Amino acid sequence: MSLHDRRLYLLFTPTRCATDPWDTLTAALDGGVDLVQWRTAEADHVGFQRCRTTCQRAGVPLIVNDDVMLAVRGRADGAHVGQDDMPADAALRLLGKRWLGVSTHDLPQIARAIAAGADYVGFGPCHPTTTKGYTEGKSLADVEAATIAANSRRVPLFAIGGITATNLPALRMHGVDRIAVSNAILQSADPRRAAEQLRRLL
Ligand code: 3NM
Repeated sequence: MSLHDRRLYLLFTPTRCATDPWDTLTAALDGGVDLVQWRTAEADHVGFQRCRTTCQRAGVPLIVNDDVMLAVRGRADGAHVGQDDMPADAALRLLGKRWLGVSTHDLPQIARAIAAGADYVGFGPCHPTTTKGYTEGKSLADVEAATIAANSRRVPLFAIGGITATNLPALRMHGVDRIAVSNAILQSADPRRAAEQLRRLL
């Protein structure tokens, strides 16, 4: 299972779902989500196991946000860290062959994450988003420069932050071919359709 094939990454936070979280996750997977991140503020081991089983059944890899040890102990496919979380090199030592993703917000952070051995990077916020309290998005020129930097090193870049079916076409015109979303799917009344629509636009 290659990370390079993944295009539509869902940040799955059960408490952010508009409808039943497990129906939402299943519908999103049916709609074409091909990478999932377990993302919760509080530890929820029962929820994590259920998420892992659901992703496994769908043949979709699961990444754990922030909690590198949960990724290892819970036998997830990888972990994701932000700039203020565990440093990438320390996370990679714990993860072994599992994937590491790193959140980045500018070109030096992309270069550092890749030099440290990140398997993919997130880059954003592309647009304002309540999910993380960003009130301003990057310019399209910044997003394009980030995609060029990651492509030149053959590291997948997932654009992130306030991405919707409405604003995705402009990002596509600026080199974005992979996205990570939360609200656009979790807050939809029809998560399967929302995922299908994003997938089509990609
Ligand atoms: N990280 P939504 S933006 C978790 O820019 C996260 O690093 C971001 O959720 C970054 O699709 C973001 O609901 C929120 O905006 C993504």
